[in-house]
Amino acid sequence: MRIDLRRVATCAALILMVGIVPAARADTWQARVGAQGFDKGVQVLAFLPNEIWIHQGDSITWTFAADEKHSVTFIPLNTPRPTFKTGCPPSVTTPNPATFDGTNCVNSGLINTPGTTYTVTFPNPGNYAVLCLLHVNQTGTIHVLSSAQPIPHDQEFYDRQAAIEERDLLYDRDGGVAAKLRQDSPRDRDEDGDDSSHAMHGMKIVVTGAGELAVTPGGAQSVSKMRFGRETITIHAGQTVEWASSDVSGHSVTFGQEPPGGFGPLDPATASSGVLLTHDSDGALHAVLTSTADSVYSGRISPQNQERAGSNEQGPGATRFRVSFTTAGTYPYVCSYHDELGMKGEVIVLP
Ligand SMILES: [Cu+2]
Repeated sequence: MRIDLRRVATCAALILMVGIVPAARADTWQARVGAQGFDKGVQVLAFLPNEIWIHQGDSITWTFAADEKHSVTFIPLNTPRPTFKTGCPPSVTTPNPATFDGTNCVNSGLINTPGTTYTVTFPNPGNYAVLCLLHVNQTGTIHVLSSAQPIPHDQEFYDRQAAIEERDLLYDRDGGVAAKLRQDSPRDRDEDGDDSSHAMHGMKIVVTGAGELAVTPGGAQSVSKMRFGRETITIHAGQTVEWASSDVSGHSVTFGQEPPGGFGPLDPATASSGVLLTHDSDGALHAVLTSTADSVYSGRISPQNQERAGSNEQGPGATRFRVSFTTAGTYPYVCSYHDELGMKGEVIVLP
């Protein structure tokens, strides 16, 4: 009888491999946090993918991939969601690598250095929500199964899923974000005239960010174009510009000195220095700038908060900010949250 030595070697190798792989080997899975376009203007606010099945004892390493800040955060059930400033008291952040057993608080802290990683190990079976403390529409689910249970997917599946989710958000395949930005005025309309869609105010509109929300069974994901729709707008002295947000992310309009503290709500008491600032009858905040040296801050311009059962009604919030310009000149401004991503604009006021 002829013995096929190659076959024997293969069998021996297989036996050896099976022998050295313990049944309950702990795996480390890979996922990503955030994604961005080449100029950082388009930001994907998402866990990629945002639903993962693992075994107890396994770990997940999240790689941060954007210049926009995100956190990887787990909080115990029936615990109020912390702010990004409070995180997991008392130390705010949890050292990397961390362990989440379902009852403790784990927080990477806000990270915006692409390539940074954060690893969490899950010793106990359970279904856990992963949150970003900065972006309310950024959630995911981690299913931790007991060692005896089969898990449905391998790493290759999750890599592919992450790529699909990223592509669909980043490249705006349905054109919805681009359509929102075209709502600027004037554009392809009467260059000197008022915006026909908002003519009752007789003012020009700058779209302040544009975004969309997407949902998977694992949670919410969103994409934000962190830009002013029209970065330069030209008006005449005496005219008014309105900034209106169509984004799922909050933005600000800030002329001159940025206020300390950043993310604060609209507060006319602290939003300006010596600038006339009032609420119009429809709730919009309205400033009058008389000099290119004036400073004024819109506060956080964002869509109305989502109402949840048990939470207090908070009113619609401010989605519109108006500035009237009395004096000719060039008035640069930024979104004080996203100026590092390039979110800037200017108003040129002609006599
Ligand atoms: Cu912004």
